[in-house]
Amino acid sequence: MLYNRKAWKHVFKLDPAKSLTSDQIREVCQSGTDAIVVGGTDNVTLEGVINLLSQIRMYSIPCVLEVSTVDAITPGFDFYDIPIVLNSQEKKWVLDAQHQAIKQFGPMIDWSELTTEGYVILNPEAKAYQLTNCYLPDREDVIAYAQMAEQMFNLPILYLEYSGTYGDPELVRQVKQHLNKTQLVYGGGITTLEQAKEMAQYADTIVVGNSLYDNFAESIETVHVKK
Ligand code: 1GP
Repeated sequence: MLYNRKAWKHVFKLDPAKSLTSDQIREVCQSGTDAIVVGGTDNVTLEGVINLLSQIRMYSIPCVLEVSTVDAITPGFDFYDIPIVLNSQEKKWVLDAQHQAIKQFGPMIDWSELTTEGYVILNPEAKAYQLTNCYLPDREDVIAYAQMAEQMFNLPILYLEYSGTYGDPELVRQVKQHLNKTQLVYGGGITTLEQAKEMAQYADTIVVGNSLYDNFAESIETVHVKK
Protein backbone atom coordinates (compact mmCIF):
# COMPACT_ATOMS: atom_id res chain seq x y z
CA MET A 1 0.00 0.00 0.00
CA LEU A 2 1.25 3.49 -0.80
CA TYR A 3 1.29 5.97 2.04
CA ASN A 4 2.49 9.54 2.09
CA ARG A 5 4.50 9.44 5.28
CA LYS A 6 5.41 13.09 5.01
CA ALA A 7 1.78 13.96 5.62
CA TRP A 8 1.71 12.13 8.94
CA LYS A 9 1.21 14.74 11.62
CA HIS A 10 0.69 12.51 14.66
CA VAL A 11 1.66 8.93 15.35
CA PHE A 12 1.39 6.71 18.39
CA LYS A 13 4.32 4.48 19.30
CA LEU A 14 3.43 1.22 21.01
CA ASP A 15 6.03 -0.71 22.98
CA PRO A 16 5.86 -4.47 22.44
CA ALA A 17 7.21 -4.98 25.96
CA LYS A 18 4.30 -3.08 27.54
CA SER A 19 0.63 -3.85 27.51
CA LEU A 20 -2.62 -2.17 26.71
CA THR A 21 -6.01 -3.89 26.73
CA SER A 22 -7.53 -4.86 23.39
CA ASP A 23 -10.13 -2.11 23.90
CA GLN A 24 -7.33 0.41 24.35
CA ILE A 25 -5.55 -0.82 21.23
CA ARG A 26 -8.80 -0.42 19.31
CA GLU A 27 -9.13 3.13 20.66
CA VAL A 28 -5.55 3.95 19.66
CA CYS A 29 -6.03 2.57 16.15
CA GLN A 30 -9.36 4.32 15.66
CA SER A 31 -8.29 7.57 17.32
CA GLY A 32 -7.60 9.35 14.06
CA THR A 33 -3.83 9.15 14.43
CA ASP A 34 -1.96 8.80 11.15
CA ALA A 35 -0.02 5.62 11.91
CA ILE A 36 1.11 3.23 14.60
CA VAL A 37 4.81 2.63 15.18
CA VAL A 38 5.84 -0.50 17.05
CA GLY A 39 9.12 0.02 18.81
CA GLY A 40 10.99 -0.07 22.07
CA THR A 41 14.42 -0.53 23.57
CA ASP A 42 14.15 -3.12 26.34
CA ASN A 43 12.75 -6.63 26.14
CA VAL A 44 11.62 -6.40 22.53
CA THR A 45 10.84 -9.97 21.48
CA LEU A 46 9.52 -11.50 18.28
CA GLU A 47 6.54 -12.84 20.22
CA GLY A 48 5.73 -9.39 21.60
CA VAL A 49 6.02 -7.77 18.17
CA ILE A 50 3.84 -10.39 16.45
CA ASN A 51 1.26 -10.19 19.21
CA LEU A 52 0.98 -6.42 18.86
CA LEU A 53 1.01 -6.52 15.04
CA SER A 54 -1.84 -9.01 14.96
CA GLN A 55 -3.96 -6.75 17.16
CA ILE A 56 -3.16 -3.58 15.18
CA ARG A 57 -3.86 -5.34 11.87
CA MET A 58 -7.52 -5.68 12.85
CA TYR A 59 -7.82 -2.00 11.97
CA SER A 60 -7.09 -0.12 8.80
CA ILE A 61 -4.13 2.01 9.80
CA PRO A 62 -0.53 2.11 8.55
CA CYS A 63 1.78 0.18 10.80
CA VAL A 64 5.54 0.63 11.09
CA LEU A 65 8.13 -1.52 12.82
CA GLU A 66 10.99 0.52 14.20
CA VAL A 67 13.75 -2.04 14.22
CA SER A 68 15.80 -2.21 17.40
CA THR A 69 16.89 -5.84 17.18
CA VAL A 70 17.08 -8.19 14.21
CA ASP A 71 15.66 -10.95 16.39
CA ALA A 72 12.24 -9.29 16.44
CA ILE A 73 11.67 -8.58 12.75
CA THR A 74 8.60 -10.11 11.16
CA PRO A 75 6.85 -9.63 7.82
CA GLY A 76 3.51 -7.84 7.77
CA PHE A 77 4.37 -4.22 8.52
CA ASP A 78 3.93 -1.45 5.97
CA PHE A 79 7.33 0.04 6.76
CA TYR A 80 10.51 -0.90 8.58
CA ASP A 81 12.27 2.08 10.08
CA ILE A 82 15.98 1.75 10.65
CA PRO A 83 17.46 4.13 13.23
CA ILE A 84 20.94 5.53 12.66
CA VAL A 85 22.02 7.14 15.92
CA LEU A 86 23.92 10.19 14.77
CA ASN A 87 25.10 11.22 18.26
CA SER A 88 26.21 7.75 19.33
CA GLN A 89 29.89 7.55 20.19
CA GLU A 90 30.05 4.01 18.79
CA LYS A 91 30.17 3.23 15.10
CA LYS A 92 28.13 0.12 15.88
CA TRP A 93 24.95 2.22 16.21
CA VAL A 94 25.61 4.36 13.16
CA LEU A 95 26.71 1.72 10.69
CA ASP A 96 27.69 -1.70 11.95
CA ALA A 97 24.42 -3.04 13.37
CA GLN A 98 22.66 -2.02 10.14
CA HIS A 99 25.47 -3.49 8.04
CA GLN A 100 25.24 -6.84 9.81
CA ALA A 101 21.45 -6.90 9.47
CA ILE A 102 21.62 -6.23 5.74
CA LYS A 103 24.32 -8.84 5.30
CA GLN A 104 22.06 -11.35 7.00
CA PHE A 105 18.70 -10.36 5.54
CA GLY A 106 19.56 -8.45 2.35
CA PRO A 107 18.01 -10.95 -0.08
CA MET A 108 14.71 -10.84 1.85
CA ILE A 109 14.41 -7.06 2.14
CA ASP A 110 11.82 -5.16 0.11
CA TRP A 111 13.74 -1.91 -0.10
CA SER A 112 10.61 0.12 -0.79
CA GLU A 113 9.44 -0.66 2.74
CA LEU A 114 12.64 0.48 4.39
CA THR A 115 13.02 3.99 5.81
CA THR A 116 16.19 5.31 7.38
CA GLU A 117 15.90 7.66 10.34
CA GLY A 118 18.73 9.85 11.54
CA TYR A 119 18.25 9.82 15.30
CA VAL A 120 19.57 12.47 17.64
CA ILE A 121 18.89 11.32 21.20
CA LEU A 122 18.70 14.25 23.58
CA ASN A 123 17.62 12.77 26.91
CA PRO A 124 20.56 11.25 28.82
CA GLU A 125 18.08 9.34 31.01
CA ALA A 126 16.57 7.54 28.02
CA LYS A 127 17.34 3.85 27.70
CA ALA A 128 18.21 4.26 24.04
CA TYR A 129 20.68 7.07 24.87
CA GLN A 130 22.49 4.85 27.34
CA LEU A 131 22.37 1.70 25.23
CA THR A 132 23.84 3.45 22.21
CA ASN A 133 26.41 5.38 24.27
CA CYS A 134 25.39 8.82 23.09
CA TYR A 135 26.90 12.15 24.05
CA LEU A 136 24.74 15.18 24.67
CA PRO A 137 25.03 17.49 21.68
CA ASP A 138 24.61 21.27 22.04
CA ARG A 139 22.43 23.42 19.78
CA GLU A 140 25.10 23.86 17.11
CA ASP A 141 25.80 20.13 17.11
CA VAL A 142 22.14 19.29 16.58
CA ILE A 143 21.78 21.79 13.76
CA ALA A 144 24.88 20.34 12.11
CA TYR A 145 23.35 16.85 12.39
CA ALA A 146 20.22 18.17 10.70
CA GLN A 147 22.30 19.61 7.87
CA MET A 148 24.25 16.36 7.52
CA ALA A 149 21.03 14.36 7.49
CA GLU A 150 19.56 16.41 4.67
CA GLN A 151 22.49 17.68 2.68
CA MET A 152 25.06 14.89 3.01
CA PHE A 153 23.17 11.68 3.64
CA ASN A 154 19.78 12.48 2.09
CA LEU A 155 18.04 10.88 5.03
CA PRO A 156 14.24 10.91 4.69
CA ILE A 157 13.76 11.48 8.43
CA LEU A 158 15.55 13.34 11.21
CA TYR A 159 14.20 12.20 14.57
CA LEU A 160 14.74 14.42 17.62
CA GLU A 161 14.33 11.87 20.39
CA TYR A 162 13.69 13.00 23.97
CA SER A 163 12.01 9.71 24.91
CA GLY A 164 10.60 9.98 28.43
CA THR A 165 11.02 13.72 28.84
CA TYR A 166 9.55 16.80 27.19
CA GLY A 167 12.11 18.51 25.00
CA ASP A 168 13.05 22.04 24.01
CA PRO A 169 10.56 23.51 21.52
CA GLU A 170 12.98 26.31 20.64
CA LEU A 171 15.58 23.78 19.52
CA VAL A 172 12.95 21.95 17.46
CA ARG A 173 12.03 25.28 15.85
CA GLN A 174 15.63 26.05 14.98
CA VAL A 175 16.28 22.58 13.57
CA LYS A 176 13.20 22.86 11.37
CA GLN A 177 14.62 26.01 9.83
CA HIS A 178 17.50 23.95 8.43
CA LEU A 179 15.36 21.23 6.86
CA ASN A 180 13.49 21.35 3.58
CA LYS A 181 13.31 17.80 2.22
CA THR A 182 14.07 15.76 5.32
CA GLN A 183 11.02 15.14 7.50
CA LEU A 184 11.44 16.36 11.08
CA VAL A 185 10.05 13.94 13.65
CA TYR A 186 9.82 14.89 17.32
CA GLY A 187 9.23 12.36 20.10
CA GLY A 188 9.45 12.59 23.86
CA GLY A 189 7.36 13.35 26.89
CA ILE A 190 4.20 14.50 25.15
CA THR A 191 1.42 13.92 27.65
CA THR A 192 -1.10 16.65 26.78
CA LEU A 193 -2.73 18.19 23.73
CA GLU A 194 -1.09 21.50 24.59
CA GLN A 195 2.39 19.94 24.40
CA ALA A 196 1.45 18.15 21.19
CA LYS A 197 0.42 21.47 19.66
CA GLU A 198 3.58 23.21 20.81
CA MET A 199 5.90 20.65 19.18
CA ALA A 200 3.70 20.24 16.10
CA GLN A 201 4.20 23.93 15.29
CA TYR A 202 7.74 23.01 14.24
CA ALA A 203 8.02 19.24 13.79
CA ASP A 204 6.42 17.68 10.73
CA THR A 205 5.43 14.65 12.77
CA ILE A 206 5.06 14.16 16.52
CA VAL A 207 5.31 10.79 18.22
CA VAL A 208 3.41 9.97 21.42
CA GLY A 209 4.47 6.85 23.30
CA ASN A 210 4.86 6.46 27.05
CA SER A 211 1.90 8.60 28.03
CA LEU A 212 -0.45 5.97 26.59
CA TYR A 213 0.70 3.68 29.38
CA ASP A 214 0.59 6.37 32.08
CA ASN A 215 -2.53 8.41 31.37
CA PHE A 216 -4.36 6.80 28.49
CA ALA A 217 -7.31 9.18 28.20
CA GLU A 218 -5.18 12.33 28.12
CA SER A 219 -2.69 10.72 25.74
CA ILE A 220 -5.45 9.88 23.25
CA GLU A 221 -6.47 13.56 23.26
CA THR A 222 -3.11 14.49 21.69
CA VAL A 223 -4.47 13.31 18.34
CA HIS A 224 -6.56 16.48 18.19
CA VAL A 225 -3.37 18.25 17.21
CA LYS A 226 -4.40 17.23 13.68
CA LYS A 227 -7.43 19.53 13.67
C1 1GP B 1 9.86 7.27 21.95
O1 1GP B 1 9.89 9.31 20.72
C2 1GP B 1 9.05 8.33 21.26
O2 1GP B 1 10.73 6.66 21.03
C3 1GP B 1 7.99 8.91 22.12
O3 1GP B 1 8.50 9.35 23.37
O4 1GP B 1 7.54 7.67 24.90
O5 1GP B 1 8.33 9.89 25.76
O6 1GP B 1 6.26 9.73 24.36
P1 1GP B 1 7.62 9.15 24.68
